[in-house]
Amino acid sequence: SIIRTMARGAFIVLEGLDRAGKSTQVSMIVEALKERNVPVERRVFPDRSTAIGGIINDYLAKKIELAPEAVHLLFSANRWECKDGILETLEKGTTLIVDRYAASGAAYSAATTGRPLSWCTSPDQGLPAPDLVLYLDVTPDTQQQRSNWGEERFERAETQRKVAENFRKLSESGNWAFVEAGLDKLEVHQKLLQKVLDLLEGCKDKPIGKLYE
Ligand code: FDM
Ligand code: MG
Repeated sequence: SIIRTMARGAFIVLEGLDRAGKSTQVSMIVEALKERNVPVERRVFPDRSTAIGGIINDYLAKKIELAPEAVHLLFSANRWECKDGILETLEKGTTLIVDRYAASGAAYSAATTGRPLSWCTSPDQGLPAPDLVLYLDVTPDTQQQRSNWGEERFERAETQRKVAENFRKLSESGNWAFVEAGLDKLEVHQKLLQKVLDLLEGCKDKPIGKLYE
């Protein structure tokens, strides 16, 4: 077996409904870690830069129609095609801050296909598991006040309500922390950063887990 000579990076995911502020907070965490000389990279799912991601993008932008189950599998395939890249990054000691991942996959698809969460989580089984999921908890009022609300598919109050319920169920397994998203963005940042810093030391010697196993 390979002797690990270097600490691995942490795998941290930000989750939440649309307009919860995930992208802004990912940027702020990445900047804060860089200032502390922590090797860090960001990723976003869906990764719209790949061929599969291009189809997902056209679907979300309402340019094409697809069966919701087929889209679900594309979202999962989009994570699988990034699996080796994620592991390489973590193994070289770089921490990953990721904007959405498998929980979004299951929470949105269970809402849009009507299929059980267990059906929705199964294609992701075996993917690298996050060390920590930071959930940005946003209210419908805050969502609707934020810019460009309602443009993409799934940005409807009823869908979002179901997705939120699914996120709560998913949070019962794995390491999740909830942070109120309606606060001032610096306040949200400070809460998130504290949780990230608390985690960093602790996961260095732990093997990277596998989702739903
Ligand atoms: N989404 C995202 C899914 O439905 N499944 C997934 O696996 C992922 C990663 O895609 F509505 C949805 C969530 C959201 C849309 O994401 C695009 P952004 O973060 O809003 O761009
Ligand atoms: Mg969105």
